[in-house]
Amino acid sequence: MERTFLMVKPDGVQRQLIGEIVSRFEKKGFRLVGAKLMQISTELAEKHYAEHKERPFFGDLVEFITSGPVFAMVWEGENVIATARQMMGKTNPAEAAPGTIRGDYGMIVSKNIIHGSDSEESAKREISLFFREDELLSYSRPLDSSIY
Ligand code: DAT
Ligand code: MG
Repeated sequence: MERTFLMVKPDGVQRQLIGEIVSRFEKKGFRLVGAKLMQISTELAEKHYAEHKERPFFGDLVEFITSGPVFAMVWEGENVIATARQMMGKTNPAEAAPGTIRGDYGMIVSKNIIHGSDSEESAKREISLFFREDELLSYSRPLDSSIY
């Protein structure tokens, strides 16, 4: 089963959106296999966002993502990487469709509430950056037979 890395960013935690965001993925039918509230070190932030290190906003991005607690999660399900990106909405909340997380709760690109892996490769990389193997659980739920 496919897995992705999702994270409620510091703005989402401050705005008390953890429950709302977890609820959306639960209701969709995805399964939570790991989660933790944590504060990201500068070193981890720079690794996580390494693909953006030449961008002009990189310094502000690292400062923001390390500025307070984040809620890091691994979710599992069929096509979860692409579907979670759709549920998040476009990177810039001003362009994100209503009904998406960023469209419903975000205002500006630098405070866009949630991170989600954008490919199988980045999901693998990000999950292993944030979680040890023994922090991820495999289990089944009775309702899985109603979802699939
Ligand atoms: P996404 O988070 O949708 O994968 P991304 O990988 O292109 O988007 O960028 C990572 C984060 O960097 C994004 O969530 C918010 C920030 N960011 C992107 N473009 C930005 C910009 N033009 N100005 C400021 N911050 C930006
Ligand atoms: Mg990205």
